[in-house]
Amino acid sequence: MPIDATLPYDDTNIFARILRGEIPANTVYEDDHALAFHDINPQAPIHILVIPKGSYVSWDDFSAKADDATIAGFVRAVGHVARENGLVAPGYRLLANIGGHGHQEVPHLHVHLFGGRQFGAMLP
Ligand code: IU
Repeated sequence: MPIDATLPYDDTNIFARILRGEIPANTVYEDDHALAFHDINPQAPIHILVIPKGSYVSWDDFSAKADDATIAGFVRAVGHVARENGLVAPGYRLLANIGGHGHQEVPHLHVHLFGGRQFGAMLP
């Protein structure tokens, strides 16, 4: 079910539990700002999620509340993961779902990196 992205952060969500090490993830990258891991239900040959380490529900929450260094660190981490996974030359898709209409299901900001195949003009 899509979430209401205006609700307060719920630290029992699955990605918060992954960040705390309570649940394993297939991690591909980690630094002070971000954790990246393979999506459990991949929609493309490469489907990686990148999440900030702070408690942000959505892109809206993050862009409004995170400090500049945190935002820069996260954006740089996303780019690093794309490069390290060979996505740049063939091209890839970067997506964030936000709230109900965006069909966001996990209430911790995450961006999807899709790659490894040709995508259509709009959505994966
Ligand atoms: P969405 O943008 O909130 O709709 O995407 C949530 C993604 O999280 C979706 O692609 C799930 O397959 C993925 N996911 C996961 O990788 N591990 C989990 O334990 C759960 C969801 I729950």
